[in-house]
Amino acid sequence: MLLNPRLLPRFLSTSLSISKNPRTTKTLKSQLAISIPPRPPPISDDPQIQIPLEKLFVPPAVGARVLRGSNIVLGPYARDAQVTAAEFVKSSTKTEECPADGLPEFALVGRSNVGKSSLLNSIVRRKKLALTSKKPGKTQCINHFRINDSWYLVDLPGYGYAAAPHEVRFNWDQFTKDYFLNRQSLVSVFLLIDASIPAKKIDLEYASWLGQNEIPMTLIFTKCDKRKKKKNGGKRPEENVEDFQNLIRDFFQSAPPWIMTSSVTNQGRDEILLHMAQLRNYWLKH
Ligand SMILES: Nc1nc2c(ncn2[C@@H]2O[C@H](COP(=O)(O)OP(=O)(O)OP(=O)(O)O)[C@@H](O)[C@H]2O)c(=O)[nH]1
Ligand SMILES: [Mg+2]
Repeated sequence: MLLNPRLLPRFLSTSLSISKNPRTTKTLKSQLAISIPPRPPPISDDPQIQIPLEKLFVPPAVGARVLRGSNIVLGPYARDAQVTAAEFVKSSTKTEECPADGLPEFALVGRSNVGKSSLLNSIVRRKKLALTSKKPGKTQCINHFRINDSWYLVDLPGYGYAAAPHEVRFNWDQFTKDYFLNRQSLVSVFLLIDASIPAKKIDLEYASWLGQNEIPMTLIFTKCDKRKKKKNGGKRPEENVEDFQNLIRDFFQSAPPWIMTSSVTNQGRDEILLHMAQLRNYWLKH
């Protein structure tokens, strides 16, 4: 760690400072019956965390406001948040094949069908820039979209698609995890969680994996427009969001940044853009 996590501002320090307390981890593990994966071996001789940690947080401003439907504090770096241009650049299946221009990027990851491609389209205000489908498993590569010629949104394949052949799932898992560990220009991962259904074990495992590997993360709760309790496991999105946070609480010293969204109503779109803008501007400056 390059920084003392206690010195980090609360709203972002969380993504960098997972609890390493073995007791806490063990208790949580037994409570949730989830397997916390061991830290993977280094993929190369380089350190796994390529981005200096001081680039990954934004100091909160005096009198800053908290963005609606989130715990994200708006600070002085939240400029140039509008999207004026968006274009598909390339699909890659290896980290080395990704664009080499060093522009800052944000990766959207989450279970298959959680709404990654739909969220990307909502953010850029285009219906079909990223391909979406009712059928899980639509996105199969690392897809780079350049925004305003100055940063990237990255659409990734979903995890947990049971119908995909084992080798395909294993391969996706390998290349997306390699990308997280080795992509130097990755400012933050946006982990999408479906807020219309109760928490899934695989999402908790993914949050844990990102935390253990000190990969900066924001939780994006999707499908917050789906409000029919009966149809969706008995709880409203707000309740599922709260439950998820309670389940991951012990993984982190304090709550990771989170935000509620819908690609149908565009809830959270402007707020995500502000969040990305301040992360990006701070990252560029330091
Ligand atoms: N009601 C509702 N439906 C959504 C929302 N976001 C996505 N969907 C629907 O969920 C389905 C999957 O959306 P995608 O955006 O393709 O999901 P994905 O995560 O990219 O899926 P993969 O590429 O297969 O991993 C589609 O039928 C979308 O219309 C949302 O915010 N609200
Ligand atoms: Mg997709």
